[in-house]
Amino acid sequence: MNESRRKLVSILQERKGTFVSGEELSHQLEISRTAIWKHIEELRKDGYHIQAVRKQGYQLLQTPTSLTASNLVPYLKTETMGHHLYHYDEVTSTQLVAHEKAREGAPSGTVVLAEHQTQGKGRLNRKWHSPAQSGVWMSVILRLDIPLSSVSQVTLLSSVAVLKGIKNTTGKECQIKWPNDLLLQGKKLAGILTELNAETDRLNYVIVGVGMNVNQSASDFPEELQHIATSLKVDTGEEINRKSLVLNILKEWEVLLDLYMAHGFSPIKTLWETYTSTIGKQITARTREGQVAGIARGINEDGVLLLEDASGMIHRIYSADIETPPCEV
Ligand code: BT5
Repeated sequence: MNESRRKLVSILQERKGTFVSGEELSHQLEISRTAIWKHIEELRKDGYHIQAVRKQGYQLLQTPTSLTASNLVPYLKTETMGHHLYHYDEVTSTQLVAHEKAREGAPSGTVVLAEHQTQGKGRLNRKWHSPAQSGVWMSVILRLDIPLSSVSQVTLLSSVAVLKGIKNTTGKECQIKWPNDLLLQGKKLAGILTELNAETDRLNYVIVGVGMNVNQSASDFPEELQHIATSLKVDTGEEINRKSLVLNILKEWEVLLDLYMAHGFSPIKTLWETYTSTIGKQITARTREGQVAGIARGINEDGVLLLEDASGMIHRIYSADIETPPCEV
């Protein structure tokens, strides 16, 4: 977002409920009153309701709840996460856009958001249902100095960040289903998709995609998702402000990334274990190689799931779909 516009929003926000004169704004921003007017016009296009009254000035009546840069960036509670933010009305997939931005050199913490995805994707190129305006469809570029083998830790870290952001916004505490699902009342509220770009064993960047159902009603889900998916609105009975959600998630994400880079995976693992519903349960893990049933004993220091089968053998599960209770084998 343009620096003057960001400043303008923050002044109007601070003085919400009162008028601020064009003259004062022009003085504070060191730009002409005509330029102020142009910025106001642009902000209105972004959904800000700003009243203009002759001889009194401007008054902010309502900030938009859409996820545009001008609506988010001035309110960020982070040092870096989200300060480069791209918002689109419609994209194929925010993952694809984020890869493009990363290749062009976008810095760590760059966020790509879309109101609607036409080809939202899950793991193994599965489809992710991403209807307009009702969810958070977001990808974040992370440039981390970690070994390739640690990337799955970033998925687990991200799921804790999203969980905490949701909790701070709505009071609702999800459960984490290894490796990448957030559940409410046993139904999928959000999914995380981690993709990486590396050369030989050097990690260039990670793109973490978060898909979260927010304001869909139960009937908005396609039939195949009706029994397995939920949204925050379905669970709370209220429309949820997506802007607050994104701001809180980015804040938690930054805090956890700082903790991770300073102290490693151990404190993240402890947090993750507090919120998971997978450990200690009898489960079936469907992997590319086949399926294994047993008891999920925990995760190791790399975030790999340790599954004990009936013979007592421990299987290391790197990537899988988990079913509880186990299906017939
Ligand atoms: C995931 O995959 O759960 C990761 C989803 C990541 C989506 C985000 S949105 C922003 C970014 N841009 C993208 O294009 N993707 C990321 P997976 O574990 O493979 O789960 C996929 C399965 O979840 C599907 O096969 C469906 O069964 C189910 N599903 C699809 N859409 C859903 C939705 N909106 N809510 C709940 N479940 C859904």
